[in-house]
Amino acid sequence: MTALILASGVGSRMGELTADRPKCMTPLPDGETILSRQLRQLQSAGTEKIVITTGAFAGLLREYVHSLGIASEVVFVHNPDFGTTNYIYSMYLAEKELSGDILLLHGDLVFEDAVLDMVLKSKDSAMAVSTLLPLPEKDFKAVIRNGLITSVGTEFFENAAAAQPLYKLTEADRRTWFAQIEKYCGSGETADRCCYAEKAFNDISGKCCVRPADFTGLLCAEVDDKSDLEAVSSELGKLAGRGVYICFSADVIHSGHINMIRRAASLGVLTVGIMTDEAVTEYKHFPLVPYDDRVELFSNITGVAEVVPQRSLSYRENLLELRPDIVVHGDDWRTGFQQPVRDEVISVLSGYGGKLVEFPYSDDKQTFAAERDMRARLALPDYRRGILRKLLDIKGRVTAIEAHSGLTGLIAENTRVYENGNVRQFDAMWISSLCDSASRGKPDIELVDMTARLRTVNEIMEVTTKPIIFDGDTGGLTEHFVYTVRTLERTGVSMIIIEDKTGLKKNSLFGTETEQTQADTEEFCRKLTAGKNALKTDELMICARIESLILEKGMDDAVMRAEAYTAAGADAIMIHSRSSSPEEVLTFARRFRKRDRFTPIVCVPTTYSSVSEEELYSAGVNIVIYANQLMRSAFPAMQHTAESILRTHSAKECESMCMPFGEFIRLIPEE
Ligand code: SPV
Ligand code: MG
Repeated sequence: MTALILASGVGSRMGELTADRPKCMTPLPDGETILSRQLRQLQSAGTEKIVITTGAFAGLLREYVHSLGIASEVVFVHNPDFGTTNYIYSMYLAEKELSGDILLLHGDLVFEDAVLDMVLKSKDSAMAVSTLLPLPEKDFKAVIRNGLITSVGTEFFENAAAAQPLYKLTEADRRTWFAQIEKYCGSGETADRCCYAEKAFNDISGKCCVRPADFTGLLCAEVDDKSDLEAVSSELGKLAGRGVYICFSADVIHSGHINMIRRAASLGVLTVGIMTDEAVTEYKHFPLVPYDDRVELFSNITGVAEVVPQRSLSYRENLLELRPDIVVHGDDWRTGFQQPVRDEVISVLSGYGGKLVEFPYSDDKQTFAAERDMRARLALPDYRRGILRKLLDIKGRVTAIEAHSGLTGLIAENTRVYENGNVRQFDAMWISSLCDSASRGKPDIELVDMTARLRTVNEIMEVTTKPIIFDGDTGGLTEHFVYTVRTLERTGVSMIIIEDKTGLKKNSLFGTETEQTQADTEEFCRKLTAGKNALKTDELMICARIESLILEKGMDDAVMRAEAYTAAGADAIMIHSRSSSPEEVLTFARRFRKRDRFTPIVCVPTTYSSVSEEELYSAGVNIVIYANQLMRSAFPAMQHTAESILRTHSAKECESMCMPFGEFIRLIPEE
């Protein structure tokens, strides 16, 4: 690529500093001059040809550049009218030396490597701007509309960002702009060799595609007078020792991470925050690579000075502790669910003078393929089966929602809400006997056989990755239960819950309205033990569900059974209740916790729905299952629609209750 450096200006505001040399030769603190620094940066960025326009002290400048021994080809173009024209005329004179894409910059611009990198990396033409810096009163601002720069000048304040004269121009845009420059610099009515070249740009900007390259947080400033020089010198002094922070969940590691690390490390001393397993689980999914392994991996990447844990999506805790000068992130978080996290980062940084640097996010095919590959691996039975246990170990609190089909599985898998910069999603899915039966128009009496139930499990598993808790009803005969357990283990289910009832099982929420018999404690214990003995791994959890409160057998009976069942090998205890108040479940949880600190407690707050998860967790509950709400909400919606069609003899009236058809056909994307 060719670079064009505009260095014909007189630099009169620099006082005695430009009395005997051009402004671009102004010394900087580290022994370089503005120009020698630019030339070094351009060379290491791979610039093949550098065109420098000269004005005052042209001979001195040429000699100086030769003395630097620049490896790239250097060409000088002299502007003899430098005292009476603006740089638009120098550009006009230099045009014959240009070809292909070019980099255009002013000879008094001091910038750090990352800014040059950002401008050069742009696929389209680009100009360096800062979207967060306050707008300067007298200097250049760029007007940005729909991601494109439409005008550049000192007079624009609306939709504008502070701008610096550092451009990448594609060949097409260069030709368009320079053709317009010719109109100003040749003879004729419009001739005006004293205006800014950007005036010509503004005439034709609709024909160009110049994108903003956001250098917020990085050094990129023109040196117009001594106070600018002082400010720039002080910034340069801080560059090498700056503390830089970047955070990754890094569940899948790909070249995008390495690229970001390279760029972040070029800004100073880099600390990488790695999200803990709990934090990744909260906002994404259970991580494929455990935290310790991810730390090991990142510690060994060149440029990483230190790796620290980040315990949530929020950066606050780490920023307040580490106080980095710069936080680096891809610019993709400006919109979407991470926007509040970004806002918080900006506000914490501004509290102590830190800066946010955003690099353009590359949504490349490789990242996409890596994500897809990871999802496929997460769904494998051997991986999925153990996740529930790990979640209980890591978080101790799990929420599950009912799914009875691929579609409801996708709702359980993908539904997210964003709360104060954090993400909330379900951890697991419940394959309810009630809903699995109801979706087939059958009562919840163990009528739907295991083959059909397993088909539901498989359908859901095919399109999801989250752990599955299977409602095993009574578990059937012990002789049959051992087979069920093995099948579920092979399939990748994480937990089966069986209830201590015998005979014709009816849904618990009928309570004593129908005849239901609770199983003998010892007999049920034998079933649990047989199930445990049948397992080949310790990943599938067998949970014993106690019906004592449902069948009005009292709290003591429930607690006594819980102890017997855990002694028989149950991995978890579900306590069920049909009371409208959570009190009996909370009492049970507190009593059981006094005797057993670890065995997970499961509950299903259907009739006592006013209780919050937090109340249940603080009493000692670990798994909260929302067992039927999806189906209970879908059914009346479908019924209303059906009634509306019958009533109006048309589908028009129900359109407003329906998802738009265009959206519906795209609901399930093809792989
Ligand atoms: C189910 O969802 O099938 C259950 C929970 O077993 S309950 O319906 O409350 O019995
Ligand atoms: Mg059930």
